[in-house]
Order: sequence, then C-alpha cells, then structure tokens
Amino acid sequence: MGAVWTSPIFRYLLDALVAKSCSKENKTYRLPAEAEWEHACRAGTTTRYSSGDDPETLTKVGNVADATAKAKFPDWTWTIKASDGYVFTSPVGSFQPNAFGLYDMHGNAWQWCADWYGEEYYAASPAGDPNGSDSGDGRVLRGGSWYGWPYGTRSARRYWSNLGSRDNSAGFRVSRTQ
Ligand SMILES: [Ca+2]
Repeated sequence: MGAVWTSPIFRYLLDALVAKSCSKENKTYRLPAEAEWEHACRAGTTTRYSSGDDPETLTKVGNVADATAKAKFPDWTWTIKASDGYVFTSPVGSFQPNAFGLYDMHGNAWQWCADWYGEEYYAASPAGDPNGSDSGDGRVLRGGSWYGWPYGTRSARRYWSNLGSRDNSAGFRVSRTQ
C-alpha cells in the first residue's frame, strides 16, 4: 500500500467512501501511487497521450482547454483547435475510455495521488512498483485539467500541490485493493 493520505478533507471523503463501499462490498480503497496512476493512464501506450502524440486527439479521450473554452475565453492562448464541447468540467465518462477501460485520465480534473512529490525520486527509484518519495513539500497530481495547457495532460506530466490547496481543477479517483 502506498503512502497514507493525511489532508483532513480528503481523509474525510475517503473515509466516508471507504465506509460506504466496505459496508456494501467488503472492499478496500485508497489513492493510487503515482506510478500506478501513470500505468493506468497509459494503458499500454508509449505516446504522449493514450490517444496518440498529437494534442488535437485529446478531444477523443478527455476535456481539455479546447475550441469551446477559447470561444468563452478568447484571451486563452494555450487552447487546441479541436472541440470537446465543454468550457468547464465535464460529466464523468463523457469521452472514450482508454485500453484499460478507464475514463477521464487526461484532462477534466487533476487527480491526487498518494505519493509525496520528489523531483529526483525516479532517477534512482526501483524499476518495479516504486512507492514514491518518503517526504516532500506536497503531494503528486496527475492528468491535467479542463483549464490548463493541454500539453500538460500528457501521461508523463508530473505536478504537485500543497496539502491544503483547494482548486476547481483538481479531484481524485480511488483504487480498489482487494
Ligand atoms: Ca474543454
């Protein structure tokens, strides 16, 4: 199991989710490790995005800063030309899933991972199932969002934020462990 999440609001949400889910399913959930998240996002691909290398293909698989957003915010200089139909966040599952059957791995909302962010961690990490840095100033976020630079939604993009941060471009998904 990866690092334990300690931010009070996410602990509250996760505890509530776990309690509800465990009572129905007898399963255990947690935030994914960063390496697990990237494996899930790539779904066997080696391209920038699970949809290919061209950011214009992102509208097949996710909600990014696109032509729809550009029409609403003409001063945004970082949008792609293609349209995904959403200015702000989109309902879960609005786009094609990746080869693992997972939706919304690119764009929509950054996804919190369990790991502390360690900038140099992967230069000397274990090759298999790395658990992430033991310490850091903030936790890892992956996947990009509806708002930011679409290139930042690529599978390998690493980002982080402080534990107390709140933002309408960040969320989380949990992993079932048993
Ligand atoms: Ca969009």
